[in-house]
Amino acid sequence: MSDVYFEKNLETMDRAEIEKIQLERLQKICAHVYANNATYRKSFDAAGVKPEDVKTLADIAKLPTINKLAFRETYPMGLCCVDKKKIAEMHMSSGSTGTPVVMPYTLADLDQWATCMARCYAMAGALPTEVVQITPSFGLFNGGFGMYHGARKYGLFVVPSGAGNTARQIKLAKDFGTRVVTGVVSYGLRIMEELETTGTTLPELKCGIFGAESFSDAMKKRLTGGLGIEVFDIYGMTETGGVGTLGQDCRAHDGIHVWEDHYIVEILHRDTHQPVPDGEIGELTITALTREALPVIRFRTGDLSKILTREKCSCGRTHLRVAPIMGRVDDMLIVKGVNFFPSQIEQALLSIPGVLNNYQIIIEENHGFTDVRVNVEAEPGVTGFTVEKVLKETLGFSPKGDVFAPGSLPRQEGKAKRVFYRQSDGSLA
Ligand code: DLL
Repeated sequence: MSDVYFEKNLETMDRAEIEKIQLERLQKICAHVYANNATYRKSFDAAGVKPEDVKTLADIAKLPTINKLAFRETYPMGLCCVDKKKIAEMHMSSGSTGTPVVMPYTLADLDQWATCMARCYAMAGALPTEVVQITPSFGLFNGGFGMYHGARKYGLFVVPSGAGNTARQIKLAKDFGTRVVTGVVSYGLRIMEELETTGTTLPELKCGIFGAESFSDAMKKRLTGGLGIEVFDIYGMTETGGVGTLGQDCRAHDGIHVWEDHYIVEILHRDTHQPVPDGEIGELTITALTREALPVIRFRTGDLSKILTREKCSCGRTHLRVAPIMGRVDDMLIVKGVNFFPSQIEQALLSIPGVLNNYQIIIEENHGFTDVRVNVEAEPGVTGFTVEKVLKETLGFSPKGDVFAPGSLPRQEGKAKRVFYRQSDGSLA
């Protein structure tokens, strides 16, 4: 398959070269965080390990792991490894606990981010002469700015439309000839719905780059069909430096390539935190090799995936591929003794003809038992009975299924919230 690259030599170098670069960079980054950050130094000391102990790539397993808590406990900048005067930008995500996670960037970090993101645009087949429309918000969320920095680096014509006002988004796409649209998954669906209800087409649009949310295969198929374009799954997070830092799927659509010259990927057992063999599902754990201000070392992301292959891809790239994110360690729901992820419900719902893309999973207590209720928008003719039957076949227990008219369930700006807990006063949280 012929492909577009941003840094062909680096994206296609052989495994021995990747590993050589990784070891040099791992040794350097460990020395950097140990010398410049007291929190990192303490955690290395507590684990009885010094940067000099990293002699091979396998020695990474000697280093302590961290998770979001390390960011929250040291809010706002306690994990930062450079002087504040060197910081050029910051982004932030807020999670369920309320204490945000902050990522500071030096100018070099912004360039590293832009480079990873530029590689993603190229991997989606975008050409530097084309128009990209960036629909995530420009603000503390890393989505808008990351896609912007990458587009600048790659040379695209940017329409920085930001979040919301779907009718205007479509007008802009028509007026400026948008070829590449980027956004969070649920916003892609929103655009698709608007096009369907207004009977509009965007003939110039050729691909969509979406992420930030659970992205089941069924959802990808709907977006591909509904928008009539090739759809890509982009991955990244605040803690690794933002959207695109970790990678994306290529035109072979056979897993997410992770930029291995910038990041080391490990899959750790979700309970023991020990490495699992390739092919087994576990917690994606990331070490940032090329960041200055806040390089994460063995950051347990909370995302579940597996290594699909370290072999060269038909697109020519050699960077390993992981499975699309399957869910989060803390997302797993256990109801009536059955473990499942919200993404399994999504996959089951979307297999039902006439079921639309907006749904809610509601966990409620009923006389001391936990019940699940699934509210979903659907076209006339789809009944709660059908929804319940399909969910039972897929999950092995029977959630209640309620069908709502198209457009009647609430929608959020930014990432869609899918799982709700019924409070004692009946409200949803
Ligand atoms: O969501 C970065 C991003 C923006 C990615 C725009 C793609 C597009 P955070 O707000 O820090 O950053 O959230 C990161 O979102 O740990 C995953 O749980 C989830 N996530 C991100 N990308 C994907 C994806 C951005 N492609 C958290 N598939 C991550 C599934 C994703 N989940």
